[in-house]
Amino acid sequence: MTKRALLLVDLQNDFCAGGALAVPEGDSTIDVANELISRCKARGDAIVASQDWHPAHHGSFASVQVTEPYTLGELDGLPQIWWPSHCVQNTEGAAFHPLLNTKDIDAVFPKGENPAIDSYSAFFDNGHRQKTELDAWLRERGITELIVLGLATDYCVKFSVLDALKLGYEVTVITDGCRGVNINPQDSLLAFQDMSAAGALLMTLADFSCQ
Ligand code: VGL
Ligand code: ZN
Repeated sequence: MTKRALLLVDLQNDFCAGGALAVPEGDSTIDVANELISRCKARGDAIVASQDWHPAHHGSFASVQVTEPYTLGELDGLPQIWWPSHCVQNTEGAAFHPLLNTKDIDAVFPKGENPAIDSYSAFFDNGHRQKTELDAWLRERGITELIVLGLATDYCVKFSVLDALKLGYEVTVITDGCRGVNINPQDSLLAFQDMSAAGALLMTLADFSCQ
């Protein structure tokens, strides 16, 4: 049996209802996450989570750049969407959703701490210049397969999945456990297509549970 981990991407208050960068229906991912946590735990899988974890004056914040949120610019030589200030370290907005079963999470991987560059993927910053501890943690445990869900489909889920595939993991994305920002209405759909084209398996929780 291959060794598996469930990767929960950024299930944080600021991406849920009332949050600074609220994702439409973001909260609806939490029940799916909790169901998968219990299924995966019962099978002996590792449960890991990424956490967007920005300093108060992160370079991706529109307020820092004195511009309008959700417009486009450049940060550290890379195209950058200016975001509302979100997931500031040690604030309520950066905390995991209160209904998420965090007691069964084995390890949390923060990202986005460097104010000079954004980090969508749970594995690398957006310039692939620095790595988080996630890949080493998984490798040390012989984990080769990932089940992924979370927020947001069109940013952190997508780039985490694309990096995981490049790093050689087998990846299944639980589509109803993901929601997107959808600055353009098709963005989540296109993100799922990109993940699938790169080799990810897409499944609903119901499909996954029947396996
Ligand atoms: C995210 C935008 C900015 C995400 C994080 O978790 O998808 N999106 N920071
Ligand atoms: Zn962020």
